[in-house]
Amino acid sequence: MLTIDELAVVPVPAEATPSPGVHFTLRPGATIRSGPAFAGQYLAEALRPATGFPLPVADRPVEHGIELVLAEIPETSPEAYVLEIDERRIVVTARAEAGLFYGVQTLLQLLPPTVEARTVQDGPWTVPGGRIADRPRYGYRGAMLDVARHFFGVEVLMRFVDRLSRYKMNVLHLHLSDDQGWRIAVDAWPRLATVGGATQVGGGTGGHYTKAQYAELVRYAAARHVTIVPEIDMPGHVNAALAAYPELNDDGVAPPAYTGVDVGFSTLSVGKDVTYTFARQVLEEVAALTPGPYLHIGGDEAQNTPAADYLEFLRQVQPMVTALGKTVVGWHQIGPAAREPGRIVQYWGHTPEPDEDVRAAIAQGDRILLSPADRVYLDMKYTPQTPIGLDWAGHVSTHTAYDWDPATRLPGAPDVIGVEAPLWTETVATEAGIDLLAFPRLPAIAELAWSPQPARDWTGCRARLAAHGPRWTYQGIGFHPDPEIPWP
Ligand code: TNX
Repeated sequence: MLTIDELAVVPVPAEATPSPGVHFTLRPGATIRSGPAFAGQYLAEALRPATGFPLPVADRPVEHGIELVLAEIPETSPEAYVLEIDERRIVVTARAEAGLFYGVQTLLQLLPPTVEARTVQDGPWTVPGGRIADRPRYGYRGAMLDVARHFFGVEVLMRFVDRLSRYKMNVLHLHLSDDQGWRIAVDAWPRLATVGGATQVGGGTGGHYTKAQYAELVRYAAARHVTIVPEIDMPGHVNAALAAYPELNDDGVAPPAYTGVDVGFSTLSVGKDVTYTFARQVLEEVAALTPGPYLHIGGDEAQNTPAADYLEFLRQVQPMVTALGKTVVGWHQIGPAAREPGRIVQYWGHTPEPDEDVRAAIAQGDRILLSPADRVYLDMKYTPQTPIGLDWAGHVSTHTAYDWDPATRLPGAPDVIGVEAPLWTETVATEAGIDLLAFPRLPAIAELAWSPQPARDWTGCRARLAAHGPRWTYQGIGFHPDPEIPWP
């Protein structure tokens, strides 16, 4: 029988202390103690299908079962937790609900993989005894999904949130607008969604989220401690908006819808007042849908916006975000533009040398979010044989995605807030495609962002990932059988 520190928990916990010879076995009469925290119901619902046990949830001490307790622990992070397992009980303790939720994720991974099945399986449901004390390395651990190049319905996004939160990721950035589609309803500019949202790469009908659908997604994610970061990409990547509203174009003429995969050809008309009315009203409505702290304004690849106009556009638009009580996030090309308080610059370079735009951001004291394309772009192929994906930043194996240290990627950047793995969808039209590109790289990147650097190494990580393969199969996730991982 394996001990608690030999078990395949991803991300690997900060500290694990086994109790040799001690085991807990979940029996049919077990109960769950939880206050109103969502984690209690979540745990019960996760365990009932495979165990077939009733597992009632109530706020009283248990004789035999699992307790989720909000209380002071030595760790100060609201995401930290302590998990203690003896013969009689499993106790998760945390200061905040996020910590309880993450303790529950760890516990689920300590149970046999059959716990993921949605039909009753044979036990025993045994967990090795011991104590885990765990906390995140970075507060921002995210993924991005490009819903503009191909549209994905809200149910797909909810399942993606499930996948992220199981690996203790806490941000889903949605790339809501691009040349090929505008995906969020805006009341003041209704044609953005109805006209701008009506197609996608390769043609087809595209789609958009109503405000009600989007709000439902935000709530679903929040319950799982995932913050949605909406991105409205400006002043480039805007053909869908230009097609919907002729007045946003320099010449007042709307271009046709675009269904190809080129970048860098479209721009808002930076000299016109209406452009700023548009930006302000769109940002206002998106901010109103966003309880989280961040609004992403894009800013990448504006090759068709003259440099001076680009800076002028950001000079006017960044303060709009601050005025809405939100923090500006932008791709690292915004580096040279005057900074807003607390601004976050998302680095997506793919060469060892940082480019001058991100150096400008570092010099200004911006906070940095790391998305180096040669490491964490989930749309890069794993190998030349990967059936979908791109390769402009190289091929990104799971090992490549995992084996680097965020603290040293950008020399002289003191304020790295975390790591985000973008999944652009020029070549990805289905949920199966998302899963293939995200697994196993996404869990590996989650470990990179959560676990302390000394606690992680590729040999250990690939063994842990291997043990998750059967779990993904039970969950219906078709993953890339990366040959560097010793799958069972
Ligand atoms: C670059 S990364 C882009 C996207 C593409 C992506 C494809 C970034 C900020 N811009 O427009 O979809 O490459 O990998």
